[in-house]
Amino acid sequence: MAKLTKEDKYKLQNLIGDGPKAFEKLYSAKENGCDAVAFHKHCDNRGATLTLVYNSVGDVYGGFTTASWQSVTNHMVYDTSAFLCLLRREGNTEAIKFSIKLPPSAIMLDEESGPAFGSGPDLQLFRGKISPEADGMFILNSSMVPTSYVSLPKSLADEITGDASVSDIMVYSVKDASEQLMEIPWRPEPRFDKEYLNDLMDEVEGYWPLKDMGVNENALQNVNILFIGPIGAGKSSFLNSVESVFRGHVTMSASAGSRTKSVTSAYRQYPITASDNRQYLRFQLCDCRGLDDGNNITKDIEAILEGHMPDNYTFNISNPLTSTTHGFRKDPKLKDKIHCVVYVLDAEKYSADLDISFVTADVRDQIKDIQDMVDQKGIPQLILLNKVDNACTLTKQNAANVYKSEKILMKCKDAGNCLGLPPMTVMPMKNYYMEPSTTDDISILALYNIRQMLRAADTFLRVNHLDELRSDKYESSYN
Ligand SMILES: Nc1nc2c(ncn2[C@@H]2O[C@H](COP(=O)(O)OP(=O)(O)O)[C@@H](O)[C@H]2O)c(=O)[nH]1
Ligand SMILES: [Mg+2]
Repeated sequence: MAKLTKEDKYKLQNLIGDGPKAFEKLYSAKENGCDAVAFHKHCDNRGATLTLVYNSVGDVYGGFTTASWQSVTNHMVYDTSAFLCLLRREGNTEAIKFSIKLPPSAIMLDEESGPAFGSGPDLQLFRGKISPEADGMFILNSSMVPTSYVSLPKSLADEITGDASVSDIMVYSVKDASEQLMEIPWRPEPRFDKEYLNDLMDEVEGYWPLKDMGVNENALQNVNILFIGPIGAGKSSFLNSVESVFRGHVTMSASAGSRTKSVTSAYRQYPITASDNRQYLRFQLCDCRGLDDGNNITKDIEAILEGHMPDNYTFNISNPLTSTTHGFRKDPKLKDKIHCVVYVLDAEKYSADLDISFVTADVRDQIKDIQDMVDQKGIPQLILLNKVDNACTLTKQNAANVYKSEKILMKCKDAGNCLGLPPMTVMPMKNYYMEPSTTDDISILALYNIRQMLRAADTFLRVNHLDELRSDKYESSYN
């Protein structure tokens, strides 16, 4: 059986384009028989494929199509991505690509034919069945009449130096390599099982600020996590996801939607009730107006960070909150301030290939100003990368695949780069947005991400407020 070398793969990836590819052998004439029936049995309905022929003088040539092979009678199929190629030739390392000229006749489907490209046919390898010669070679009854593929200036037929005698014909399925799951997750945690879910639930429900540092349970009522991001990135949806975990069913407390104007026009601090409905958890999720072009709310965000903005305050773009605004909290306590900032981005918005960013240039500038402010105050910053289901079909099928998806790993790195934060600060997330009821996988993601935020908030408190929170003299936030 003929083998694809590393160099072959590299050349083929370049010819096909659009990132790394995985080649999986579907058919070999030597192993399965040089027979149209055997070819169709192994290759029909498999999506994109690459066919390669190995001839007696060392030429390796063939064709690529994204259309599936099928057992029908004489039917032409449209494909703009199809091409023929001469991959190797004795003493020549450059691959030659013959692009499609007439996409409507890219490949020809026929149950009595092996792989066939173009209406010439430009490259039809064999019809019916061909038995091997004594030396194992197949003498093909090929047809090569350049018609549907470009000849530049020579056609594939002109380039091939050997006769019709070939050692093998291989067909590979071609898949996007980044759509394959990694064997070892790129982050060791979380695990996606019931036990892990229960542990996370206990830890988040049992949390109080700096518990691990021996700080008294009543020293600080709660930490505050502020969510900042462009309109529609899924801030409200994440808050709803977290609330849903503790309610045990999907809820919509924070209004979410895809209207272009921010649905969230008021500043809201959401406390979360424990699953037994008895007490509030010791953190609040703070939802603010979404960022959009031309509406800078950086000043208001500063007021939020410092604890001056009251719950339910309606943003007024032309008049930021000042000390004279009604409701302005003049003497904010530690429990009113922000202890962790989470930038919320939409994974779907980004495309490295099309050079589309997660945010517009204007929103990027606004976030930069906000980041400077947050940096100065030493508040930890994380990124919540929402809608990862739209960025990776395997994660869409099963949220537990998120940490095994190379595509999502790349997105997380890109999201970190976009805001100048390290990749470990990026938390991929799929929200409850169309699920009728809660599922363990999404709940694990929500809780795991919340725990990251609580740990970040604790780090901030440890560095800046530990002595004061430990001190007996500390005026409890409950007063
Ligand atoms: N596919 C998908 N859609 C989501 C996800 N999270 C939110 N959405 C959708 O994104 C849209 C905007 O969400 P929303 O929470 O209102 O964004 P906000 O403006 O940042 O508060 C809504 O239509 C949601 O249903 C997610 O994880 N996956
Ligand atoms: Mg919202």
